[in-house]
Amino acid sequence: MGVVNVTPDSFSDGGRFLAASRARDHALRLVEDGADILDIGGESTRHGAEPVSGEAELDRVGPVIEAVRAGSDAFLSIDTMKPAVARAAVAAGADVWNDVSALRHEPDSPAVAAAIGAPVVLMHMQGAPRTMQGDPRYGDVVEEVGAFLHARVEAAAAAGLARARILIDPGVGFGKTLAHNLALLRALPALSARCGRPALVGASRKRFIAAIDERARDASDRIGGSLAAALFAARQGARVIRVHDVRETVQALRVQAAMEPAA
Ligand code: HH2
Repeated sequence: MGVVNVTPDSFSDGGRFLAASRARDHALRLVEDGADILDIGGESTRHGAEPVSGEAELDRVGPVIEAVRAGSDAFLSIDTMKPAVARAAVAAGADVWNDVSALRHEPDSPAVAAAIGAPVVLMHMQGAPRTMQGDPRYGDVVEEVGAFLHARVEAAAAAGLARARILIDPGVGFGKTLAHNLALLRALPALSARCGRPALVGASRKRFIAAIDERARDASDRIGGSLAAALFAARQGARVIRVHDVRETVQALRVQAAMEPAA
């Protein structure tokens, strides 16, 4: 899954693709680079980001979805917490709803997800983007995130969304320290087993990499760490890997697959 941020303030590429035509060109390049899914977002979820209205979000992503849809058969994902934005994005051609609030942002989110019927990504986040990295704490992070994701899968299913259309995501960097992120990545198979659903992992260019290598202060200096995380996530059974550097990640995954003993 390649990341297409149509925002002025995303942590790694804010402002680069705000114009619809540039976002479209970037998206089509990611498909050429090997992305199967494009994740198009109009609101940054980075730590400290200011919320955006639904209208502003749609003004950003709507034209990009339409333009990319016209130029590619790739699966398109809308990265939004707002059910109205998800609904409009699917009407404009999106196939998947990626919700970092796991259908908690608005009371009717689960019902809207069921009505849309598109696959949904349910991600764990402690707190809200503005404050989540302040002082994240858990008793047992794997147990708590597992219980949360399980409960959100059940809530979505109870609202009428087919379980087969649900992916879970431990939410790397969303209200988590380095130790929390590592524990969750190590526990990915257990999280998937507990929820009965496959996982998506988004670790690309995130700050935990700088917590391991202090020279990786800039997001653009985190490609090596991002590749290591992508390979590890794949070995842990992640079915979708959300990344900024698609070409490099696809190459790394292919080489890893070629080196594995034949199944
Ligand atoms: N991470 C980001 C945004 N959306 N969605 C899922 N399911 N999982 C993630 O880990 C995830 C996500 C943050 O990355 P990015 O889009 O590059 O930055 P920003 O939120 O600042 O736009």
